[in-house]
Amino acid sequence: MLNLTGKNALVTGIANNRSIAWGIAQQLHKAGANLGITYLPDERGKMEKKVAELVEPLNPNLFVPCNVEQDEQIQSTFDLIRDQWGKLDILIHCLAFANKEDLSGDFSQTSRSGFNKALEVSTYSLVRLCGAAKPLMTEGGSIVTLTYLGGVRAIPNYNVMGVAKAGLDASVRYLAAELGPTNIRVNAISAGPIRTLASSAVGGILDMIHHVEQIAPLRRTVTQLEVGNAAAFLCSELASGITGQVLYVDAGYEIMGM
Ligand code: 0WE
Repeated sequence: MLNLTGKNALVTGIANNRSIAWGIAQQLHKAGANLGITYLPDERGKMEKKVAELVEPLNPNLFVPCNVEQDEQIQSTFDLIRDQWGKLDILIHCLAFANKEDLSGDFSQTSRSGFNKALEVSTYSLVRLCGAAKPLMTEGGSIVTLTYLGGVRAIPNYNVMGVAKAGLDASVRYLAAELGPTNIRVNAISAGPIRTLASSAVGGILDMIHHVEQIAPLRRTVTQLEVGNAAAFLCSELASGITGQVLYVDAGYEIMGM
């Protein structure tokens, strides 16, 4: 039923084996998709080596550096897709960044540059990648991004990232409206808190996870592979009628009143 054979999928945002993007890549591979992987390049080539080793078992036939703050890198990523694949079917956006000092303390003290940085990397990057993907999704397509409840509720310390996720959720709706007529669907998954490289750097994440384990209907947090399954579903024909939505993969936490 869930079959992505013959589909070309570009996955962004894999940093290590705890990345949600890694969980998504594994499930897309399992469903038969052909994978392209982007990574955030650093001067020493450390990330390239680490991510390359990790994704090797999924036999990606595209492995490209892509820092979304650099227009040229986005351009060359999609030029490569056009040259190597001819068409793109699936785009997975799992990118976010805010300065550490903007993820605690008073939101009203967020600097102009910190605000701009968070929205550029976490929000504008989706818009830019969709703009680049649009001409390559000639047979329709599916775009999935990761959002978080902190874009809808004021979650302690999430601060500027909450504003970035609110902008991301709105961007999903505007992109879905624009791209729908060419049969490109755009959706977000709102994942519950998971221990990843990004979240582990956040003070109090273990307390948050413990709280979710007490409150969520399923009395646990979710895994990267569960998020991956939802992403594979959204990318498949099974979700052909779904666009512009936020799908909660959070063990039910969002529905609870306390
Ligand atoms: O969206 C996220 C992670 C966002 C994030 C995390 C970091 C930490 C290290 C973005 N940029 C950075 N920059 C760093 O330097 N999540 C949903 C996970 C997360 O982050 C939080 C959370 C949760 C949950 C931040 C504060 C409070 C809760």
